[in-house]
Amino acid sequence: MSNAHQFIESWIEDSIAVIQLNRPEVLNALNREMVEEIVETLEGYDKDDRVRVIVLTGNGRAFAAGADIDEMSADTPITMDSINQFATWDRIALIRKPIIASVNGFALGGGFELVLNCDIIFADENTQFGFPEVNLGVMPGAGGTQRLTKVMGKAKALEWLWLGESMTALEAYKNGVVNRLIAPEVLFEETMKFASKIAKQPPLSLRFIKEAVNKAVDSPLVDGLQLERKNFYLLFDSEDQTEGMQAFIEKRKPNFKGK
Ligand code: CO8
Repeated sequence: MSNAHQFIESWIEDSIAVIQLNRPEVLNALNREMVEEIVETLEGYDKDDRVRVIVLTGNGRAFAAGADIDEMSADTPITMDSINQFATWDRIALIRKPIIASVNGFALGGGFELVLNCDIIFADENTQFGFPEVNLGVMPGAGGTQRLTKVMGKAKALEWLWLGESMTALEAYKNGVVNRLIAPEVLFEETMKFASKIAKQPPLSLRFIKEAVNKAVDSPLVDGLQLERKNFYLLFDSEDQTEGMQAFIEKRKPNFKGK
């Protein structure tokens, strides 16, 4: 069964719901409407008794290559605060069913942040993870600085966040970001096999275990997210943000000035 949306596909296979990001022509760049569609669909499946587990994946060459830079390039701190898109992102943390990411190709910026919001992460061996925001004169804004640091520790997280380089799937695996690395041609199949094992476990146990494990990592997160958000908005008042995003759109190297 499939539901019509503009930027995602979604369907139920047995008791597993699948959400597939579906803007392959821009490597599934996450525009705001798409994030709204993903979150609404997650919430729908969370309430749907036919569903025990949710799988998130991407159509084409990427899971998601980040926030939609074209949409974001003209933003100011005030427009972003008014749109308040992170309120939508915050709803992902309220999903009580297991969410498994099946990550293909690229998971960059907001795409990596979406992955880090999932409970279990399977990736194809060729996936590139990373936070390239610094190269655009900004920084992660949807939880990346907090969640990556909680997973890999401060020093390693800073290295990736400051350099903005891509992390290979193997590096991500060694750093505890990814549960399993899988050959690309069987990634989705292997994810679904694992999802069907989880789907046979008692739903209430799964739910209460998830809640308890999240409590272990989440308690101080809210403070970090607020700080991250303020700093992310502030960078949209900089010349380097305009330069970084304009350079991406014009397919040239940026020239940053620290202003
Ligand atoms: N936004 C908009 N369009 C994009 C994006 C993006 N993030 N990524 C790729 N595209 C488009 C390209 O512009 C290109 O379009 P066109 O065919 O019209 O020229 C198409 O997708 C294919 O991409 P490429 O030709 O560049 O493909 P390559 O294989 O040569 O390169 C890369 C793949 C390396 C992934 C490259 O596309 C790239 O560097 N993309 C940008 C990655 C990036 O900087 N991501 C971070 C964005 S900022 C961010 O995520 C901030 C998060 C904050 C909060 C979250 C809110 C959602």
